Amino acid sequence: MTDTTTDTATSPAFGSEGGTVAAALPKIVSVTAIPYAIPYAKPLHFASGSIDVADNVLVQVLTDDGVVGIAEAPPRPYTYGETQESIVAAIEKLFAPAIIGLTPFDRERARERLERTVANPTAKAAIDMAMWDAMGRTLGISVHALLGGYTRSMRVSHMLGFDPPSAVAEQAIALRERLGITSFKIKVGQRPVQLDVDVCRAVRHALGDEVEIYIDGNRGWTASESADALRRLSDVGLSRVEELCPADDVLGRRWLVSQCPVPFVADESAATPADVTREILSGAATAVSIKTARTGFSDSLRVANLAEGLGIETVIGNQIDAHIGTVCSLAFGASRRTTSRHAAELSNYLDMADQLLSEPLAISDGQMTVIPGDGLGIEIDPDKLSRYRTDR
Ligand code: MUC
Ligand code: MG
Repeated sequence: MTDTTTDTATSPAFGSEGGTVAAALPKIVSVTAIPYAIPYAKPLHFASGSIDVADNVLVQVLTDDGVVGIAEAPPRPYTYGETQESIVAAIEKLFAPAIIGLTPFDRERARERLERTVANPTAKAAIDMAMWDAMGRTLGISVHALLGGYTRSMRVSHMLGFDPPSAVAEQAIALRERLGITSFKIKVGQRPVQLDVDVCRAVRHALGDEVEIYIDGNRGWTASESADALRRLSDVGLSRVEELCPADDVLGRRWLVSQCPVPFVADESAATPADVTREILSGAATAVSIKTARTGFSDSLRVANLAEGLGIETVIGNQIDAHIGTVCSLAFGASRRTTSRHAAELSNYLDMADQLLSEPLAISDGQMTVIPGDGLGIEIDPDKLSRYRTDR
């Protein structure tokens, strides 16, 4: 179908009746993509890959009145095919030229222009979120309030990677004692399945019935291995399971989901609103993970609304986010009733050896509180940035 809408952002007839009152609003004059690398003190291993350094890209959107909106893109080649280099290239060559001249309020027009390039989800998401940050800073309002502002704090869930059962249980105990965290996502998908069954059992045994435990296979098992694991884990009390086998094993996955006694979460198989529709309506999942790192704020809103309309649950997932990404997930998750209902996967920045932000993030009593202030409410420490950026 031909799109007959006028690109008002470039139309000479653009004015107040066309949407944004461009004359009164600051324009985007530059977009920078700065690669940086901060090591993980505790690397994370999971079925589809591992991470021992946060080799992310800091994205800055600068307006002509001096406002700088920020966000970051985490490369996950094993999930989306992006690398740090490809993110920088996509932003510098394709996305920056597409949005320069727009205002930070022109997010839908920016989305349309970015969608002319396929894929590159975290690069696009970072641009979107940096525009929201710039918009909030321009208005003097927090992004959290602009998104809906439902609650100020969220319960935190921590993601535990591959390790022997006693080591995983010790990490969970330490997180509960130190920070009050009582929700844990355990990475599974190893062979034989009993390896992971033993880990889940050890965590349940060490922490008792009060903590929440759920599992994420990152497509590591077949459908029949997953069914076997669910049988072996039936007395462990899992609250949900995620991507145990590939969604591309279409009938096997549908067979598995049809017998799963708890919500089956689509994560990497549902990276766009269209994917969510396809996966849910085809019976490949019964719940969805929302990751602002891949859908930004604008498409995370679409996914959240879609999920609410379909009557399925959402969980705020973790793209193994560093600190800026965590602030974005928190701002989004806390902004809505449905997304704040379950513990959000916010705490894996704890495993990093350092951070770029000028103020540390805090978890207490198992909760994170939305950062006050305009936009995302965070600032980059210039000394840390010069220390960790890898382009100079
Ligand atoms: C998760 O929930 O799967 C691991 C790979 C990825 O893309 O995200 C992480 C966490
Ligand atoms: Mg996952």
